[in-house]
Amino acid sequence: MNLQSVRRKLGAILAVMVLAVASMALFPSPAAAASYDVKMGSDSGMLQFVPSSLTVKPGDTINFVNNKLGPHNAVFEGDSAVSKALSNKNLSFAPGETTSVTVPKDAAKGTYSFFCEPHRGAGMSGSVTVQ
Ligand SMILES: [Cu+2]
Repeated sequence: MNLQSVRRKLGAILAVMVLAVASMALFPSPAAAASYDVKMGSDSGMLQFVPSSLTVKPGDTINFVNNKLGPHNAVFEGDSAVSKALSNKNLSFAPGETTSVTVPKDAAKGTYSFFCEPHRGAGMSGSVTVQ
């Protein structure tokens, strides 16, 4: 291999690297959406959501997992777009059953309260804060 062909190869490698870096700058990958589990009914047998408060970002997913002492659901208070998107009135009877909801991409920041209809009187409630 003479010097000239080595230079040509190095030039080609450099060009590819520059292109790769440039394309990363042009198309930044969006932050990956996160997924959170909220247990309905604590492991110790309490009528609680675990965790009972959660901080999320638009696009994140919340999985409400029926853990113990069903039936449960998770109904959000108020009639905001976010409350409607996250609310689920269907009762879950089977342990392990999961209902997944997605925080809307255009969700307004704020704290949204929710409760379990059958166990609201027992204080089974929680809140989701959208940041
Ligand atoms: Cu419940």
